[in-house]
Amino acid sequence: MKFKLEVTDSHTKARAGEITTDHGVIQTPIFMPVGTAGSVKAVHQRELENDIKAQIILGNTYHLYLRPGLSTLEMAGGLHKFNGWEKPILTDSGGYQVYSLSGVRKIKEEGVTFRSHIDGSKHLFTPEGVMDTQRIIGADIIMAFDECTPYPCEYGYARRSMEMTHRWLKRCCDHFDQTQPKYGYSQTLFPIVQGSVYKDLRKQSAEMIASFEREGNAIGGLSVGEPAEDMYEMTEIVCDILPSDKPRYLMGVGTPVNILENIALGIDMFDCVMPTRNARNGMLFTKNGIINIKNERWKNDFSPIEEDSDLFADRNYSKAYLRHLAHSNEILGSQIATLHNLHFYIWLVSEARAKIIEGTFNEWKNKMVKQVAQRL
Ligand code: PRF
Repeated sequence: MKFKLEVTDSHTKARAGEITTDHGVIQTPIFMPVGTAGSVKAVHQRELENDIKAQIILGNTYHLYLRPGLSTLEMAGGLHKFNGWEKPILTDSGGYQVYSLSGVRKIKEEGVTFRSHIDGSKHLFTPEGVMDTQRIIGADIIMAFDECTPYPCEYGYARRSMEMTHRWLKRCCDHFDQTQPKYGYSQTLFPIVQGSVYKDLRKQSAEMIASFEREGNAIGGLSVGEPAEDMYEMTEIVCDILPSDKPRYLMGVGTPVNILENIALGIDMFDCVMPTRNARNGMLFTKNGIINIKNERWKNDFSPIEEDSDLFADRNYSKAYLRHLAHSNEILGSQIATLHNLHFYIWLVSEARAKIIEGTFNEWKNKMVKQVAQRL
């Protein structure tokens, strides 16, 4: 993997760059649609590529390990071959899903024991095991095994957890560096900063993570219920320490406003279930604000979902029709709403990139932050 930092904004800390992987180029800032179980829910690959113009998607180690399981993924030749997405893929390590989804679990120095949310079976994730699993899944960018602390989290727990995440990182790196990719293209490992909302812990963690000198770095443990101001404060502290010549990935963030503010603080990569999950509940993110398509207000509004969009679904379906589909629980409603939201998120970050390059990011961001947060 290579990262080329192209432009740094002179008024904010926003950056435009380019990541090159063996499966293609990613222009940053980027938003990565979440494809938990190897599919971006309700969207097929042609739409992802041609309509949404996704450059990279995310998969989850936790889900793929449980189903379809490693032997199927290995026989398929990795996730790219299995799901037909030939562009870059990033996998999360399970260091978040295992805490949020699985049943009875025990966190020890060795790793985490948990029960499958599918059939209740018992499993152990260790830093080494999770590296092997992500080698088999075959993502271009893989994530270290960490503990994402909940919010709120008392200081002592946050410190001990962060220290364990650092020890796990050493084990991840040692094991990753001793093993080979399985399918002939290269993989890279990103470490994850933790430290809850404590400034001194965030500093320590960022310094520790930077000292591993991997090809990119991630920030975890945010957007877990803390006030947005706390998230921005932590991002700023961490970005000031992480090297500027490597991509910075803020995990699981967030709303359109969160994304714009964090781009301004120097984040290059984002993922979040919000555009996909909320689409399936009728929430649409647009340039002019947030729409609940199920509201009475749209019953007889035959205007397009988004007027000046280049997305087929935005121009060719009306709000009234999409409202009808949502109320009727039609699958097509989820498909159209998901296409719309992902297209909007990717438009937002690509527009941010264009404005950074043009030198007008700050004014544009301040205008957009007001616009996209309105409730319509
Ligand atoms: N760690 C990992 N994945 C994550 C997170 C984390 O802290 C978050 C936190 N927002 C989202 N996804 N491994």
